[in-house]
Amino acid sequence: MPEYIHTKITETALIVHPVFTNVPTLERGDNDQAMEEACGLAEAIELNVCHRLQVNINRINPGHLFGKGTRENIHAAIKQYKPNIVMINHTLSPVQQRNLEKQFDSKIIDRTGLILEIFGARAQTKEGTIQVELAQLEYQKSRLVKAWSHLERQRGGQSFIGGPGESQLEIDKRLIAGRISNLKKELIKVRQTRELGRKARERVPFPVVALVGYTNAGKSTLFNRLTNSNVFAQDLLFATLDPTLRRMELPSGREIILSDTVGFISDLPTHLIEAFRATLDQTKHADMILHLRDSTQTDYDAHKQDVINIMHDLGIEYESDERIFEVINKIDACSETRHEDIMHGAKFNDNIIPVSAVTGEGIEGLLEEIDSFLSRHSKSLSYELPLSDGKALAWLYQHAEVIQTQDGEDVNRILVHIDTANQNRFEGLFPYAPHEPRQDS
Ligand SMILES: Nc1nc2c(ncn2[C@@H]2O[C@H](COP(=O)(O)OP(=O)(O)OP(=O)(O)O)[C@@H](O)[C@H]2O)c(=O)[nH]1
Ligand SMILES: [Mg+2]
Repeated sequence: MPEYIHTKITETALIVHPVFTNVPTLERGDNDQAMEEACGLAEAIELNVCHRLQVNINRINPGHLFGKGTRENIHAAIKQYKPNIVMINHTLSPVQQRNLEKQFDSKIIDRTGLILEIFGARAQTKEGTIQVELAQLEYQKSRLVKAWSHLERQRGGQSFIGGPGESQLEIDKRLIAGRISNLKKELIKVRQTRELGRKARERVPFPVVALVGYTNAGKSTLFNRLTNSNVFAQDLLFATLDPTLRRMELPSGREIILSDTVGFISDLPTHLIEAFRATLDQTKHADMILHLRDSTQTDYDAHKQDVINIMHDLGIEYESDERIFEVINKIDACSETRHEDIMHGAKFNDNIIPVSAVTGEGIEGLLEEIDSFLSRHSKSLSYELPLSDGKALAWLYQHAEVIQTQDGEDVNRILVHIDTANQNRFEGLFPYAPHEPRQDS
């Protein structure tokens, strides 16, 4: 278990969640749930929430986000609860952040900054670490903020929040730019190595099934159940950062590679999407995408929209992409009405699969659906292989369904049922093109 789970919590945070009163209630989402999520984000980096404050904003004050009266309320709460840091569950402009810090004489972090901190604490791989640091530096470039020793200590002086005072930060801008350019170069190198690794994996001839979804939806829990693994799964936002791939066998005997990856969140900082594009892009090439949804969330539909938006940014069109299936998770714990709705919906739509990753309910159906989708996307092809190429023949026997073989003088004509992923892999590995392709009815 990562060490941050055991670190003693010593720092406290006041969470301020702004409610924009001129936004129609329907579009606002559930404020209690948004507040819960904000606290979850703070707890994800070991901050102890000492007080939650929901404030209304009628009109955005450009210099401070909040109007004067609201700022006084927040200030009063700061004096009463004496938090080490104030988290504003919204994006602050650098000016707003600076002004609020001045007025409150307190450290302030906005939603983006906090998410970047969490990612910084979670990054494990070389590529992940560089991606996060890049995103943090891009964010920091425009910001002059107070030192925040907590994270600096925890992360061995790497925190982007900690560090020099204002005037020095000005000087450091040049250094930051230099660091960014170095990191970019390093990232290219690391990615080249990974590309090589990916090419090697592509030769592993299994279709890839990718798990995506809002953070905390249960992706890792499901991944562990399906693959008998022990990936870190926890009631913790952004428990997973780096992608994990594992091979598994479906009931039919078909083998696939399942991938678990970083979760999404509303207002995922653009810096992070950019930085993680290469990682997230892997989803784009998956043979099948399972969108895991948390049925216990009140903001269930809003979260789906967030996922749709982020996928769109990645170039995946949710509504028209037939690789996407909705796996509705935690049906052991959702409300009765929600449960009924889901079961009803699933009856009429094969692309909706209710499951519980914890109790195992619905998992069998899910596996069948994966199997059936992958086989639907198979077609019958015939290849002519020289009799001498026993390797190619063996490969087809292992990875496709061999329907018929016909030995000729010096070629072996073989008819197989094969999915697109395997077809591509086969044709990448061996120098044969199919004859008489015919689509399966
Ligand atoms: N009741 C219930 N809880 C579940 C289920 N699946 C997952 N959970 C819980 O939900 C929490 C989050 O699970 P994870 O598997 O870490 O979620 P994740 O989607 O991987 O989250 P990130 O990696 O943070 O994006 C954990 O506390 C799980 O025990 C389920 O089917 N039912
Ligand atoms: Mg996870």
